[in-house]
Amino acid sequence: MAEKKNLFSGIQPSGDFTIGNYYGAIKNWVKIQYDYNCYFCIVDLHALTVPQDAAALRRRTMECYAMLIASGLSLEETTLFVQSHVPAHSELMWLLNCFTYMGELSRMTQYKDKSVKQGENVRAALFDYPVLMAADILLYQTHLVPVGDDQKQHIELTRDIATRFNHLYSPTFEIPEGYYPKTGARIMSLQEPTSKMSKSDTNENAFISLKDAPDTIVRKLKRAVTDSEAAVHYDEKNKPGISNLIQIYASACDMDIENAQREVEGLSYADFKLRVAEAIIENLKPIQAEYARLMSDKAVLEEYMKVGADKAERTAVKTLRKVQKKVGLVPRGR
Ligand code: ATP
Ligand code: LTN
Repeated sequence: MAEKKNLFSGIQPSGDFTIGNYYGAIKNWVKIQYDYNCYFCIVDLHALTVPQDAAALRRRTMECYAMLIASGLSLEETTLFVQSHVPAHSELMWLLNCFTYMGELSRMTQYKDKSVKQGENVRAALFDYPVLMAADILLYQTHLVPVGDDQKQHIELTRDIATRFNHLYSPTFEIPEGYYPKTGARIMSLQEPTSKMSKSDTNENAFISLKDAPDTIVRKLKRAVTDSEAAVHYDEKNKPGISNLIQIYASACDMDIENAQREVEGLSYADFKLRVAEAIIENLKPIQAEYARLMSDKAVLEEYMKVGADKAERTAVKTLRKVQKKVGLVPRGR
């Protein structure tokens, strides 16, 4: 049997996971976990590129880790770990910084978008964010990186850095490819349906968290922005709110948009919203039960994290040592 390809993806503990993260990424990870040699990483160091409350970041890192397991990622099949637990990520990042150009980083659109929101004091780490991401990916000789379209530019940069290094020295890194699942839904904000649902949104009504109780989900859907036409049909341009709810319904029921629309057309907006809420609640019920079970024993969760970090580190260190040697660092004696 051919060896499985390596796959890496990361997710920031910058807020509670939303149904956008779930339908757009996590659900797909669960599906593909048996087909590849998968590494899934809670990227806590990336979350620090914008201000974070220390206690909240600590709590959310534990919660996000538990939520990935509760969503169906297997600890046996995948390597599930926290970025800061494997120091090789920061170490390789420094070395890659020595092979990355300012011009390349200043072209990144995510940096331009995120830095505007930070006002006067933009952290240097926000500018350097893509180099840490490149280190994440390259440490594991990754073939495939499942991410949303918004990360395409970062994947291209990773490929450029890896190719440059391989040419300057000798083949060291696998050149990774972005993996953009066609079925991956893009879920929009419930309050501003023309922008993406985001876990770090300051308006709690804009997203549905995987932790939300059924009555909260119903309430948030009731408040979801729609239009005055009172007809449930898919039209992204003129009816972004309703189209987003149809998309959510389709994702929750594992249907395509056409079939989802057929099921709900003719309903009043109020009934339609209730139907969407019920479908989400049904999806989240088993996940929330498993999440509660996992969170009831932090010591076990910490043990899982340690096993994941040890497993990741064994691979990561091999790549890091090669790079250190090639660039001319003297090995530390044993
Ligand atoms: P933040 O608010 O901190 O920017 P985010 O909610 O946008 O976070 P990320 O951590 O940037 O999420 O992304 C994690 C994964 O979830 C990525 O693969 C991304 O493509 C996916 N994702 C995030 N938001 C959505 C969404 N609204 N719809 C579909 N997929 C999403
Ligand atoms: N930048 C990504 C998160 C991320 C990532 C990674 C994704 C950090 N490191 C490595 C894939 C591979 C995001 O914001 N979605």
